[in-house]
Amino acid sequence: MATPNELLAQIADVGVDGKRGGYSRHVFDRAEHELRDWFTEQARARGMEVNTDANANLWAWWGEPGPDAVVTGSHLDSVPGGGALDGPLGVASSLAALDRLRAEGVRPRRPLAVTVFAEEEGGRFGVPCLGSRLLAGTIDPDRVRELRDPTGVGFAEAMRSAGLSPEGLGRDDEALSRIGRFVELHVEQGRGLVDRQRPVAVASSILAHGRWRFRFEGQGDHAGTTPMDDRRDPMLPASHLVLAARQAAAGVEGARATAGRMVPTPGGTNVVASTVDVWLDVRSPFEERTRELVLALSETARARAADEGCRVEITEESWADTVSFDAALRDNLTEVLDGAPALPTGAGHDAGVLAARTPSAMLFVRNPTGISHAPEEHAEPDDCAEGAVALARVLEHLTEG
Ligand code: HGY
Ligand code: MN
Ligand code: MN
Ligand code: MN
Repeated sequence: MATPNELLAQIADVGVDGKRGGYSRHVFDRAEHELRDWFTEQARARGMEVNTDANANLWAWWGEPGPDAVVTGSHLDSVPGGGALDGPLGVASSLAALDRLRAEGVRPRRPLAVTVFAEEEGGRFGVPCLGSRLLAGTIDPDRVRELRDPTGVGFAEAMRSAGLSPEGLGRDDEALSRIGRFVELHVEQGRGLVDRQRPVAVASSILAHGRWRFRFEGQGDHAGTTPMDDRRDPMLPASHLVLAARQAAAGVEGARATAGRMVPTPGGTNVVASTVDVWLDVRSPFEERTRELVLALSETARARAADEGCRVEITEESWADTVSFDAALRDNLTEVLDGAPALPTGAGHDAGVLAARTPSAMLFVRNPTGISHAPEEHAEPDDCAEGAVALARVLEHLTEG
């Protein structure tokens, strides 16, 4: 019977980001491929049948793949310079929970599966939860085929180079029909459990969140020969947007607006940029608040671009409504877990995408730093072990009858 930390230790060297610290494990790259192979080996060593669906998601089955299965799992990709736990803790805890059930002689009365979803972070192709959105039919497969990574490689091409066929991308009713319940365990990305001094929580909801690209276009020019009043510098409205985002979000209860990525072109230090791309990630507890924030920031961006003689093109790259997890399932799991607290999360998850198609739930494991998407993300081994026990109890409960 392996613990989550023993399993995570096996992949601790895979995809280390020497430049930023943490990990960079992007879908279909070498590191993620190594992780897929690791997961496949682990599952097969447990006598589980492993296959990859048409949307590049991995499935490992305990028992015949069948209707009304209880499914758990998470993702193995990361953001650039991400922590070791966001995603992999859920996958490792799923395997550890199955080990525990077997060691206790539990015989599930329903099929049980562990899934690994593709491109949950959107770190390579820009749209998060791509594997689960394709499976659930909440993104157009043709749009996905057009997605390109920063080096210009398309999603379909990247799939092929990973030995997978992009022909069958899209809603997978057969796979969906098999999922009776989906439960995802995840490291908490915040300090709710630290504040409550509890190791494990059940998720109550996910903020409404989306990702927009603001492309500011001006005139490239020489940094030394171009007078300041004779420029159309897109870096100025772009920088203003970054500051405006912080100000706008501060005025809305529970809202977050983040410019985590800003890319000038051509990016020379002695060059006035011709184009600056800013990606904005905006979230709030209510869809309309998030939409209002983005609208206000779009108006600011247009006005500031005009002031500088620049143009701006705004593209919505992803959107996820507020997810209120199935209340009955949530309360049921709270009971199974001796009154574990129910906490909202600002982070998007595959469980949030699947919640639109099947009763889904999440468990969170305490993170003493509260930090995520950075190397300081952490969970104590004892809490990870508690998380795997909690997941085993939940899986046993859900497969009972
Ligand atoms: O960005 C998110 O909320 C998630 O970590 N993909
Ligand atoms: Mn391989
Ligand atoms: Mn994440
Ligand atoms: Mn995650």
